[in-house]
Amino acid sequence: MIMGCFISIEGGEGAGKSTQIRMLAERLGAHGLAVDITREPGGTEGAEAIRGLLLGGGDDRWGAEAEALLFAAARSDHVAKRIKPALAKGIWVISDRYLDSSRAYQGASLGLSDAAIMQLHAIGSGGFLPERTIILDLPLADSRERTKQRDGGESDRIGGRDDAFHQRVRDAFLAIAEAEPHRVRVVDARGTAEDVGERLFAQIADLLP
Ligand code: Z5A
Repeated sequence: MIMGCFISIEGGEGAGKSTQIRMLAERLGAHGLAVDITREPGGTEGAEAIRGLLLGGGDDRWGAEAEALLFAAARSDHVAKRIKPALAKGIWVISDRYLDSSRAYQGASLGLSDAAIMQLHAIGSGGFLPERTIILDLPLADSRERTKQRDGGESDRIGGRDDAFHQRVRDAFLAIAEAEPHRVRVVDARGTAEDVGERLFAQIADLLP
């Protein structure tokens, strides 16, 4: 049986993940591949309900441990009910964020160890990893500018954290890529969406059938 391929797209807020995912899905579709676009937290009814709990309310709504557990619970449902069934049907799955967001946001940036995040992932999702992860890397000032233009300065509970937090997130993503070069590739997210799209596609082209 031919399995689909699982790709995650990561990066800071406003790095262009949603834009690039739409463009990548179109390009894969033109290659005759069936594609399912999904997101985290979310992607299933239960995980979308957890998304509301995670992204709404004040910054002190959850402690670091509770936040990490909620992301792992949402991911568990997402993997079991959406990602794995789609892959089994030969569908390519592109997820807007996945495990590496938990490693960067709840791990490196909120102070939980990477081992603890990976342990939650082992319990929740059997340690299931994407075939390829793309990190869209953008300097903080550029991502602030993009989100300001889009949202007029409104942020969700996690996006609203200070610049030092978001710089730790960026550094953590880059460290993950350095440690896992086979799975994780960094793509410079500066420049036009078309230029970024070309750079991104070059990093997944080897996966095409
Ligand atoms: N989170 C976590 O803490 N732990 C976890 O395990 C997971 C998530 C899974 C989810 O937020 C939050 O949950 C997130 C991390 C946390 N919070 N933060 N920070 P979300 O899903 O609501 O949003 P997001 O993931 O942060 O992404 P975003 O803000 O929606 O942005 P984006 O998808 O990366 O970018 P975009 O919407 O494609 O582009 C942003 C704007 O820039 C838009 O107006 C575009 O038209 C424009 N754009 C895009 N590309 C370009 C280029 N190349 N040039 C110029 N302008 C561009």
